[in-house]
Amino acid sequence: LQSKNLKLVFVTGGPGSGKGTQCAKIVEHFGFEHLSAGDLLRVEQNSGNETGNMIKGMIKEGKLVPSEMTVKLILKAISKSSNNKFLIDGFPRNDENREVWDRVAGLSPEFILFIIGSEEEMQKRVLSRNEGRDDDNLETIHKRFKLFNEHTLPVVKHYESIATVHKINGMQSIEDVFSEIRPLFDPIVQ
Ligand code: UP5
Ligand code: MG
Repeated sequence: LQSKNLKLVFVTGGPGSGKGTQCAKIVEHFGFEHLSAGDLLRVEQNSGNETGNMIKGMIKEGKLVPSEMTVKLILKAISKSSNNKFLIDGFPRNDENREVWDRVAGLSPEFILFIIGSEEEMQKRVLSRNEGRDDDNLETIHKRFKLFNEHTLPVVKHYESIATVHKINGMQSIEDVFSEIRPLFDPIVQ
């Protein structure tokens, strides 16, 4: 992987902040490949085996699946792609995720994109999404917010001391959010 001249961007933000929505626009404009850790896990949860059931249970409870598993899925997706530019959406989410990533993948991001939003608006968005996700209910959303505040924010803080973290106001229209994001990618795609 080290030889592929990879460009990675970590995309973070609370549940419903618009990570997936903005990643789709970055893909369209800049030719990145979008790897959502949550999406990769949701594919895996349907495998019908014991691991799948374990993942399903954890997502439903708003808990994090073991870091090794998530890292393995992300690296597998990177390896089998012919692209070299990746958006890693929704990862790392806690310090252990980050530590395992550094140890196993050893790949640093170009920068971290942090989409900021209010819980009130994010909750409204998630509850009206209607994609049949097991974790889009009031009880699980509150657990997801708690995990984000207690474990993901400290990881973002950590990155602020060692990398570039671009903070974006996610509480605007989809187009307006993207107009803040767009200039960040121009220099890294040339
Ligand atoms: N929407 C988006 N932008 C809007 C805007 N500007 N104005 C109005 N509406 C907007 O957006 C959510 C909804 O809002 C959509 O309907 C959209 O149209 C609308 P979306 O772009 O989907 O938001 P996103 O930030 O992607 O929200 P998501 O719910 O996917 O974030 P989560 O971080 O909660 O979910 P994720 O899929 O990343 O993870 C799910 C679970 O997987 C975790 O809780 C955990 O259990 C597990 N997981 C791990 O264990 N480890 C990992 O590393 C990753 C996940
Ligand atoms: Mg998402």
